[in-house]
Amino acid sequence: MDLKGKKVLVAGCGRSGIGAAQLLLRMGACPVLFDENEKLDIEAVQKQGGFEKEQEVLLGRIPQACFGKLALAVLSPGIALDSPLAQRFLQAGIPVWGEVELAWHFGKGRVLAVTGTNGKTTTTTLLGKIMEAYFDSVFVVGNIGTPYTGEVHNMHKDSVTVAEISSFQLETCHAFHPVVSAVLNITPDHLNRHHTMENYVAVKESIAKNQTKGDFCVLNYDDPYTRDFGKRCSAQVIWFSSKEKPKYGYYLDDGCICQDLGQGRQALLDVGQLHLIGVHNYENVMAAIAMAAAFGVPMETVLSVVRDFRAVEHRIEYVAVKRGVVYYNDSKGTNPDAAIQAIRAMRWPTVLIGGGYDKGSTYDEWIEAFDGKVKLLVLIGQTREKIADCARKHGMGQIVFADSFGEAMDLCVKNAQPGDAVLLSPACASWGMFSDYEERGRIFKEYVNGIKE
Ligand code: UMA
Repeated sequence: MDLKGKKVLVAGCGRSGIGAAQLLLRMGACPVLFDENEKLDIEAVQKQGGFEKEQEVLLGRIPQACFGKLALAVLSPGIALDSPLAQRFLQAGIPVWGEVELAWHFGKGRVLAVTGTNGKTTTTTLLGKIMEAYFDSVFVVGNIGTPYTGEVHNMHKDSVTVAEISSFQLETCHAFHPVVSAVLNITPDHLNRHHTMENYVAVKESIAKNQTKGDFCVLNYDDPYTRDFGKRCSAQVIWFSSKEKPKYGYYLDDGCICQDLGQGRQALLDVGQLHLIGVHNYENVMAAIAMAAAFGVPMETVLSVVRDFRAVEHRIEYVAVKRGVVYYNDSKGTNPDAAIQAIRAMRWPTVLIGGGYDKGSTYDEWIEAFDGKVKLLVLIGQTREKIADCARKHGMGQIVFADSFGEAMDLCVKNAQPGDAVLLSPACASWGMFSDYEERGRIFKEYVNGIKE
């Protein structure tokens, strides 16, 4: 689509919307920024994006007269395709792209894309580092926090883009075509947005919808949804597994990551050499190795980066020991499945902070995974009653409510004894109390670092 001189509505004035509008301006289009939040400060948005004072920014509702003039609407990931806003565009016959689709349209070079309910950020970060060790022009973008559109102007034909892609972003992808994709796992998440598990699975699988036999899709052999997808996937499938030994792919065998690509077993690396802990992390590492190797990076380079790699921020991140209590930040535990991995990794009696925004999740499996380790559950946010009811049902009685994050932290400090751990791993999104999980994690760390010995 030629967008030169065309009016494009960019919905959402967050990171993605700003990135999209900047790219559209560079490409000669005329973006109009829009946000449903009437309270936004237009000048602040203009300043944030480095836009001219004349840059149009609409708040609240788009006037009907504006619709006739639009060639395209670009949605931020936070805006659902079935929202009244997106439906207004579609009903008016205006094409709707996501921010990722816009970036793909103008981007250059080859793309590797990672999706999955959990492990995306660790896998994307590691894969990005592997690529940076071998290629000159590498961009790590997407749900990880750097909008894809924000890097497009730096790309050339030899660039390599490693993109973390969420289900929200996949909803509005059409031509997006990674040469290597991965679906790490699929467990219930964001069901308030996608409504059914079937929809959620379908949108995750769509990462590979434009791939052909010359492309690769890395899939989890142990996950029933991705195992099933392997039968239908249009790309060449490479498996990874921590439980079995798939015929074509990577697996864990006796503490060792092994490769078998049809030529027999080859031991690559002992997991004891990794700085990461937990089987879920070994799975992320196998996925990153599989993607990088399929892309043509020599195994020697891949493994040397893997050996040096440390945990990403907010994901079972060690913060400090204060008064004999070890503090871990797992603010990225935004759903029960991710939070299960964090509590499993704890080796101490744990005071756990849980709760937040309600995404329609169920908490039974998470609470079962406590396995007697949680000595106190400190609950915050919209989901606190729902989680407390579920915890009581599972015989967990040590529960307290906090009305603010500060109060939750005070309760942790008061109740944790030397030899205990305090873990922030809420199993819920942060929205409603924080702008995102990163802010929640940062505030946790600031508080911990401020505890006097
Ligand atoms: N808005 C509307 N109408 C709506 C929803 C939002 O007008 O129906 C407006 C809000 O008022 C706000 C703006 O849109 O001003 C925010 O847009 P956004 O929610 O899409 O957020 P961005 O700042 O653009 O950040 C997005 C991703 N956010 C979401 O998917 C919710 C970020 O992922 C991503 O890092 C960023 O783009 C860069 O690509 C965050 C996330 O929480 C980390 N992702 C979810 C997850 O990981 O579980 C999917």
